[in-house]
Amino acid sequence: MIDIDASTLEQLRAAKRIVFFSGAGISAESGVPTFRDDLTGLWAQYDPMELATLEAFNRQPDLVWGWYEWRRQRVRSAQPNDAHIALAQWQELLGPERLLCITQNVDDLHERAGCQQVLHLHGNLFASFCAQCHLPYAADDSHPDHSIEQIAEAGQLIMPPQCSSCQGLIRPGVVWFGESLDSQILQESFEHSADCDVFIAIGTSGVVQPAATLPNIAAESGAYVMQINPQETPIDMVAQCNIRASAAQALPILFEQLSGDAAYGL
Ligand code: BV8
Ligand code: ZN
Repeated sequence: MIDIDASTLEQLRAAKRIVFFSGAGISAESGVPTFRDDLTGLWAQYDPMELATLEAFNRQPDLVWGWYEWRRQRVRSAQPNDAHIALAQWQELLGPERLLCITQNVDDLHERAGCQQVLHLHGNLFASFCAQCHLPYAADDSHPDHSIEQIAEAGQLIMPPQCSSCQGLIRPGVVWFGESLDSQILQESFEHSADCDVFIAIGTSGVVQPAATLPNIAAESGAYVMQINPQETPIDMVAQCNIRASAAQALPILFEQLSGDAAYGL
């Protein structure tokens, strides 16, 4: 039973600006493995922290590209879950200027649920580009390069395509460990976190930097910080409300309790 205390509901009713900060846990109930879940198949013996690096790509482009192809297929066959949908409905009620979603995720499930203006701190699985000249790679997403079966048949080792302009290797459009985040997206995320009334961290282990500073920035700026996560995380230290539940359970209940109030959103 998820019981949200009256003072938290009061904070949410009065909030003029709400920032959601999501991690891999919000996509877990869509069947998209989180970063620290044990990976299946070939990747069971690899640490995703090892694979999600430029060094790994330069050393074994077929292993790393095969992993991202597999992940793209997993996301394509996944559907937004009740958490993504409730968040998009909430934003529709308040408007994008009052409810912002900042995500660490590289999937497109927030957008496919209808969320607008999502800030992707760590890039996007479907925005590959040339590692040499940075020319965007226009994959034909309606006809993915490889099926899950082909990926499995190939032993998950798939050489990336080559750039049509300079023949460089195409790489995933994500921010790898050791790579800098897009400075404009990061700056915007810092500013919104410092200027919101309620900050809700959902489905993140709160360990990946510099994204993990956002809850602290919000708390130091006087925002009411909430967390939705079945597990404890470092964010517990700054959260005034901890909902120990899954995203797809908690978010629809939270939104329902607010949107049931006729005055909510005015
Ligand atoms: C950088 C794209 C400058 C790739 C990802 C201090 C400052 C700066 C850097 C560092 C620093 N300390 C260390 C670093 C280095 C590093 C870092 O943070 N390391 C960590 C691990 C200590 N940071 C970087 O390298 C960053 N770059 O700072 O640039 C620089 C430049 C050069 C040299 C040094 C610094 C870049 C970080 C970005 C990495 N890229 N993604 C890809 O996806 O393949 S991050 C990756 O991790 C994913 O995006 C993923 O989102 C994220 C993992 O975090 P979570 O989203 O939280 O997911 P996780 O699986 O960990 O947790 C899931 C949570 O959900 C759990 O808590 C679980 O309980 C919960 N959950 C599960 N089910 C549910 C649920 N919750 C709700 N409902 C459920 N059903
Ligand atoms: Zn190129």
